[in-house]
Amino acid sequence: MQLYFSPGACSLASHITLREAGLPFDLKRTDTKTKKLEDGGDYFAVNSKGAVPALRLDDGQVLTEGPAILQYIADQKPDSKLVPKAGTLERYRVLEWLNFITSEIHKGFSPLFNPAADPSVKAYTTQNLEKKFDWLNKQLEGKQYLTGDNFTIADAYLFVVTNWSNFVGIDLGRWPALQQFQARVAARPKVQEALAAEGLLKKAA
Ligand SMILES: N[C@@H](CCC(=O)N[C@@H](CS)C(=O)NCC(=O)O)C(=O)O
Repeated sequence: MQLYFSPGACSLASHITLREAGLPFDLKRTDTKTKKLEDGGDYFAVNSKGAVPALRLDDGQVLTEGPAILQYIADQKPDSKLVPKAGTLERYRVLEWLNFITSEIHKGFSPLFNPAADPSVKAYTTQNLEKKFDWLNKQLEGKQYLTGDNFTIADAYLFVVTNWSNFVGIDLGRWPALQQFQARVAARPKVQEALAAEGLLKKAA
């Protein structure tokens, strides 16, 4: 499999999941602004939507949309318990989280990364995210991960998108359970491997 990614983007959740599942894969770095691949190739030819992640399967087909890719990867390795079995209520709980993260948090950040967004839009966007973080913090109190003690694809996704707070001036210190969750996920060896592979770990002085 080949994962088309951009460092630190939402594709990092798929990258983490591939490593947590222990599956073989290659990384294909993509510039989401120019839509060019590292070898100069046209990323639109891979994903006509132009967004990462995209996953090229071993038979050559390309799967897009993060939540679909996350489930596909996790389902290749059921023993990894990265997603509960299809048809169980536990699976729908993870889907419930994926949908919340993708629509309320992931896309909730978008105006903050848009240089054309008016300051009033950015202020509204920040307030809206802060309300979601208040709620998320309550959900995470007393828990290791979103659905309990077991790390799932929803945790990989939440980790990646809430990590963007560091780049838009939102201090997660206001939400201790969320901040502890971030630290817990960041400490996972496979997460560290993924961060290092994307060049996201600060080098020791
Ligand atoms: N609906 C897509 C959205 C993916 C997305 O927003 N990707 C961002 C990076 S986090 C991107 O590639 N943005 C550049 C663009 O859409 O042109 C998914 O869930 O996979």
